[in-house]
Amino acid sequence: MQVEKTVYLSLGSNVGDRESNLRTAIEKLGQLGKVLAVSSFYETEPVDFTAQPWFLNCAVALRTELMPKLFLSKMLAIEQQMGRRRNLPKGPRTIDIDILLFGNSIIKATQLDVPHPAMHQRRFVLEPLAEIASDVRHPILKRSVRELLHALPHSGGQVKKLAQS
Ligand code: PH2
Ligand code: MG
Ligand code: MG
Repeated sequence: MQVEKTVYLSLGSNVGDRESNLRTAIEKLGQLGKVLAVSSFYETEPVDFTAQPWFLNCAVALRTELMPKLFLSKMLAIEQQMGRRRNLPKGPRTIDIDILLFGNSIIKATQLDVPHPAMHQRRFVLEPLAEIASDVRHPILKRSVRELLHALPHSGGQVKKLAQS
């Protein structure tokens, strides 16, 4: 029997019609499991590589029976179908889908590092995630998403919630 787990994802787009890119990705993610929740969309200042357009980011919760590596490969296939090309690391992209949490699993593999190693440092990840998973605990840091968000320094990229559409 397969075990179902709740996966939390961060989605981002800063090329083309960003809102439509997020919506298309969410619809396609429905092929990997049941979409339980989608956060608001947030307009976010680029971090790490700052010379690029602002992003639209959101968080998604999904219930899946797939094992992490199979989930990852199907997720990367969605990025490819949507025209993602890996040019510049951390550079502009039509769609980026990152696994933040996979149930309570701790995974360290070449292509898969879960929990996402930078999730607790990124406001563009934590603000949307806190909307749909504020009480969920980080399995290594043992802090809830709400606590991680409140612990963030106020500096760093701006994150602005968009009106619901
Ligand atoms: N993704 C990155 C690098 N920088 N900045 C924002 N605001 N949003 C992102 O999704 C993002 C980023 C690498 O994946
Ligand atoms: Mg990313
Ligand atoms: Mg990625």
